[in-house]
Parts: sequence; structure tokens; C-alpha cells
Amino acid sequence: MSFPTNFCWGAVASAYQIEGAWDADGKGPSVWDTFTSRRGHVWEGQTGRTACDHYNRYREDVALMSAMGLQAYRLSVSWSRVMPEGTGKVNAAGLGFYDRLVDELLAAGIQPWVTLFHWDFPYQLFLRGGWLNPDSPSWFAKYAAAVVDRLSDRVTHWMTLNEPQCFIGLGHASGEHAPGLKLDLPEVLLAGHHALLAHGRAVEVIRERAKRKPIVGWSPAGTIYYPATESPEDINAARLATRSIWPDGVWNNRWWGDPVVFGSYPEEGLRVYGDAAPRATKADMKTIHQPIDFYGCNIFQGDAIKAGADGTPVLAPLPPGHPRTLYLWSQTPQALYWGAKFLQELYRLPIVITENGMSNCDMVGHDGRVHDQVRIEFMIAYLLQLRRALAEGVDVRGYFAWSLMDNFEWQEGYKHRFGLVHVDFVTQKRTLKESAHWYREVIQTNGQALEQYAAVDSPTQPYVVQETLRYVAANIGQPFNIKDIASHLRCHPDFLSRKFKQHMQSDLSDHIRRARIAHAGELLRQPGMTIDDVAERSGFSDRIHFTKVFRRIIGQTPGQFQKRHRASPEATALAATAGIPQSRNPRSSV
Ligand code: IFM
Repeated sequence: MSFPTNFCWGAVASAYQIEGAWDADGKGPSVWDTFTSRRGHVWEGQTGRTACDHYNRYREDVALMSAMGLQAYRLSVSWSRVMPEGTGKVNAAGLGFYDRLVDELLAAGIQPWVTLFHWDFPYQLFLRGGWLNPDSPSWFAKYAAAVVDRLSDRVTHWMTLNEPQCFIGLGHASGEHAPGLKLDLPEVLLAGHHALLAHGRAVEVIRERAKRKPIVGWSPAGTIYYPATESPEDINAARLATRSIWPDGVWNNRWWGDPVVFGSYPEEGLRVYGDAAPRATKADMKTIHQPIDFYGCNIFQGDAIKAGADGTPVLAPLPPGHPRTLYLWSQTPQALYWGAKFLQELYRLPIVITENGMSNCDMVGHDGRVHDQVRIEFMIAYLLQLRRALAEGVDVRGYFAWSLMDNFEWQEGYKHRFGLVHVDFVTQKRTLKESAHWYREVIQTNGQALEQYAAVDSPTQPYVVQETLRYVAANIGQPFNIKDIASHLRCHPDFLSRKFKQHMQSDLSDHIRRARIAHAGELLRQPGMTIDDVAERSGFSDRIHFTKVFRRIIGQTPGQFQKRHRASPEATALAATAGIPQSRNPRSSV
């Protein structure tokens, strides 16, 4: 298997971008509520007041996650929903929403991953100086305590801050994001220092108060650089760029990552920022430097780098017509491989891809379906790069697609659609996009479904191997063996087996068995399927053989697996209304 058995497949969204209900049940305003109410900040004056109305429709949304087969959902908690004034009184109704959401997720077998801060800073605290106020880390710690006390009997996965580079850089330096400040560098870095302290304080709070052993991380978003060619010189230059601090802003990895992981600001950063750097005490750095269990990476794109004459990094322009997203972000799947690799090399922590995805102008077609093939191609390419990182020993624990559903894309409003689920913002109708159906198969096969593209992605793969992968995927329900494939390819079975092993580093018969078992797993989830049916439709000669192989690979009998994973009737009905293709229905799939 190319992905480890405990690899976590999920999707992610954030409170302000989907919840709506901006003032419901005692919620206080956040800086995003006030920022969007002023003209000129957001495309077409749009706001997140209603967004996806997830606050009221979370049950339907969890059922969609279930129909998609998500194993985990990364959500964020709105600070001012829990504490309307940011500190002091806790709003029981606001906290109650997350309580219900977590219960609903767990009932659907979906693991909640909770982010404490995804940019919606309480407005009342902004009036008291926001992140510039030295009390801000304590405010955050108290808020974190309220959330942890309420949810940690069920939630085990926690993230503190999402993308400090963004909410400090765009919110406090360029002013494009709330709270819309254009501060000078010393204040920008001071606000950032307080945010880092808030991270440390929150990790302490989680570790001290959590009722179940917590797994804690964070989700920064520094720029990723990848080598333009795989020459040792270009690789070194890209590594250097990924570790560098540039004077023109805070979009780097190390100013943020080093204090968290090593307990000090990087020397290069102190040199580059000079007098603008905050005066950090030893005690500050100790607070920021808390042990974390994983390093979250939000990676969407990267910049290609070539080695200059003296080995220094030089940006390599992309060729004209290079694929881009609606944001005009370049589609650079290598960023996922090199990003995970370089950041693990640097910080030596397990990696979780906490956000990756693309925006487009997806729409519901005349057939009622959303044909977002571009997103599927994007995900294939990026996930194959992640698979490459895993194959080379990079410890990647999970992947979260940004985003679960189309949502409010900050200063861009609803122009960008990032979701696996299409949302009609007038009627609030949800439609699973083709990418959601496709992702479901990737999840169900634990990434095995990607194998059929691996050969195409790798030009060095000989034709016999490519065609074998295609043959296996296309005929998985039939009882074929290696001899059949060899005769289809007009070659000797031993030659085929040798070539396959040489290029795929795995045994062909093992590959076929695992592909059959992955397919069987998908069928077992469908209501009305007997184990005999599944054995037959997965190409096994009999039930006993099927059960034996299934148990060996999955660690459970098909019956046990079916009990645990069979889709609920609600999820199945919803999948049908949301457009799960007919062929997904096992009764019509053969
Ligand atoms: O929508 C954002 C998200 O809030 C943070 N990461 C990047 C996404 C796409 O811009």
C-alpha cells in the first residue's frame, strides 16, 4: 500500500467561512464581521453573515461528509461565539453548537480535528489592542481553556493557530484582511510575537486540561520552494530558499516555525529584521516552545528555484500557459513533495497536510452534476507527490482537502469555489462535486485508487507496467490472474511479474489482491450487500478465500468490517440526492 494504514483522510473548513449565524444565540462580533460591514474591503461587498449557514445545517453537512467517506473533519471554533467579548463570560449557547457538531461527527464515525483560531479575532478585544496587546496570549489561553474543558472528553486532535503568516501579514501589514491594519514592521512582528505566545499558552492549556490524551499541532503557511530540476545544486538552492527569511514581509517558514519547534527566532531572521524584531525574553521563548505532536502544513503552491552562479536561490519562471487556479495560483504539485520533505528535514516532526486544494468557478451543469475535472486532476497530481514523499520515508500522517464546501473566501467573497461540495448561496442547496465522489474512492482504497495514475505520472514507467495497472483497475470485479494479463499483453507472466516488481517495488499478485480487497471494502459499505456477493464482485473464487485474504490485509473479517463501516441509510439517501453516480450502487455496478 502506498499510504500507511493509519493515514488520515479528511477535509477542512473554518468557522467564519461557513457558519453564518453571525450574531445568533449571543455570539459577539469578530474583526471579520466588522471588516466586511465596511465598504471596499471585500469583492462585491460580500460578507460571511450567512455564508453556508452551516450553524443551522451542520447535520446535513455531516451527512455529506459521511457520504464522502471522510475519516476526519478539521473545523475551527469561533472565539467570539464562545466568548462574545473575547474574554470573561462564556456563551453556553455558542459552545453548545460545537458540542453538538462534535457529537454529530463522532456518531458518523468522523474524527473532529479542532483548530482554536482561524482568523476571527473578537472585535471587543481588537478595541483593546488586539494582538498588539501583551495580554492577548492570556486572553487566548482562557478561551482555549473554555473550549478544551467542554470538548476534550471527545476531541483528541487540536491545532492552535491557522496561518499566522496570513492573519498577521495580511491582517496587520498589508491590510487586505481583517482587521485591515497597515502597521510598520516592528508592530507587525510584535503582534506576531504575541500570537506565538498565544500558541504556546494554548498548547500548555490543552496538555494540562484535556480529558483525553491530546495530539497537538498547528497549521502555518510559509512559502514552499521546489527545485526547478532535480540536480543537487537546484535541490540545495530550493532547500535554502525554504529556510530563508526575506526582508519584504513575513511570508517565510522559519520566523514562525523556529520559535515553536526550537524555542528561538532564527539568526537569519534577527539579522534581516534587525531593530524591528521583538524583544523576546527567555521566558517568552520557553512559553512558545511547547512540545507539539505534528507540524501542520497548508500548502497550495510553490515557487520553482534554480541555483544561481554561487548556489544562491534564483526564481525560475514557469513556462507560458502553465496551469493556474482561479486565484492564478500556479498548479505546482511538486510543492507537496518538497514542502513535506524540507519541513520534516528541518523540524523533524510528523507532517500533516492540514490544507491543500484549488479554487475554480464550478457550477451545476444541465445534468445536475458538478463536473470539476480540473480539481480531480489537481488532486491526483498533488496526492501522487505526497505518495512519493511517503514512499521515500517522509512521515506524513494525514491529508485535509481545502475545502469541504464552497465558502466565503475572505477578501474575495464568494468568487472562488474551493469546495468538494458545491453550495448554491441563494438556496443553500448542496451538491457533491465529481471531485467528492472521486475523493471518496481515494479514501476508501486508502490511496490505492491513485495507483492507476501513477504510471502515467511517471514517464519512466514501461508500457507493460502502465497497462497492467490499467487492466487491474478496469477488471477488478472479474476473476483474472497474472497469466490473463500477460496474455492480454502478449508477454510471458514471469517477465511481467519481474518488470512490475522492478518498477512498482511490489509484487504483482499482492497488488491485485490488495486492489480487490480495496474494492471489496467499498462494496461492503453499501447496504444490502452479502459477503458472498462482495466476494464474487471482487473477483474472488469463493467466500472462504475472500475472508482469509480480507482478514489478513485489513485485520478484520468482512463481517466485522461491514458492521463498522456500512453507510447509514440517511447517508445513503443523501448520497443519492446529492448525485452519487448510479454505478456506485452495487446493485447496478456489475
Ligand atoms: O480560505 C483559505 C483558508 O482560510 C486559509 N488557507 C487558505 C485558504 C484558501 O485561500
